[in-house]
Amino acid sequence: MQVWVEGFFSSGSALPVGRCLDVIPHVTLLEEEDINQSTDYFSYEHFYVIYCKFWELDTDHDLYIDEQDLSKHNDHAISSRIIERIFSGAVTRSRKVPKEGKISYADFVWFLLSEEDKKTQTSIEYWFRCMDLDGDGVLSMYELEYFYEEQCQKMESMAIEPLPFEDCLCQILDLVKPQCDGKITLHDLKKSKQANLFFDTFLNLDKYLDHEQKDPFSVMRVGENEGQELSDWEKYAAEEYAILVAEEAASEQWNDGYDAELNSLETDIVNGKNHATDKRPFSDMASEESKVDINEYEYDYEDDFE
Ligand SMILES: [Ca+2]
Ligand SMILES: [Ca+2]
Repeated sequence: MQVWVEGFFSSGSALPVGRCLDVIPHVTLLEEEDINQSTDYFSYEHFYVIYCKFWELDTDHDLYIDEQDLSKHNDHAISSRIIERIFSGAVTRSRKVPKEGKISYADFVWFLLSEEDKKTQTSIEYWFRCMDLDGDGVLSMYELEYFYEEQCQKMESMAIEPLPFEDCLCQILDLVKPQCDGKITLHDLKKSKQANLFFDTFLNLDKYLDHEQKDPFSVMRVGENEGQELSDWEKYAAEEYAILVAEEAASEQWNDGYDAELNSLETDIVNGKNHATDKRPFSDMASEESKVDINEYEYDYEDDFE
């Protein structure tokens, strides 16, 4: 499935977000009838979420994003030192430094899956490579400190007192229980079943703070029910898909209302009716999710029709 997704984009197709819903089902049907039921590879919902997330960042829509674009993901939640590592070639598919400092849609797929589900083998390898600055196959204390330093700076700027690195390190070593002192290996992280907590501590402040606020016993239970419930990625994709569909519906509803309003104005103008006295508040029509600036509409309305 991933093959056609990549092929679809490498052909240079560029669809506005709203069009994805119309086009993709037809492509999906060509592949397999009940493809949405499978979670072994991308379902249509997963594809739609990834593509919309990419579209938001790829503002010039050339199907490539640079460091600055990626840093905007999830409202700058990912540390800039990690973003820098992603663009250094540590995790790009070709293992070369990305051309002109940009990564492709395919690289973004790898990034997003890793970011939203840090418990899978692939994502543990992804973030491990990012954090292994000297590429010696272990995470040493200086590497952890390098990434933690930026988290501390961010917390201080938010008036949150960060845990000193030494204390954070104690917690982390307790969590991961590395076989060798002072060195964390890929094997240690995979075995610990806590890789998501480990990586979020060093690269995603929002998620780190979320973990910190949770009941420690619920954190300890992570991994106990493994395989019995939806993965983090599936939960994320389902939530984001619901939001995107709701936004789409709200925007369509708004547009329909907008068209109806304009049509009625046109009719009234033809009939010589005065709109200054019977103007209907436009806020009646816009839903809460609508991103349209109502004030702007009011301004245009008066300009055009009074
Ligand atoms: Ca771009
Ligand atoms: Ca290292």
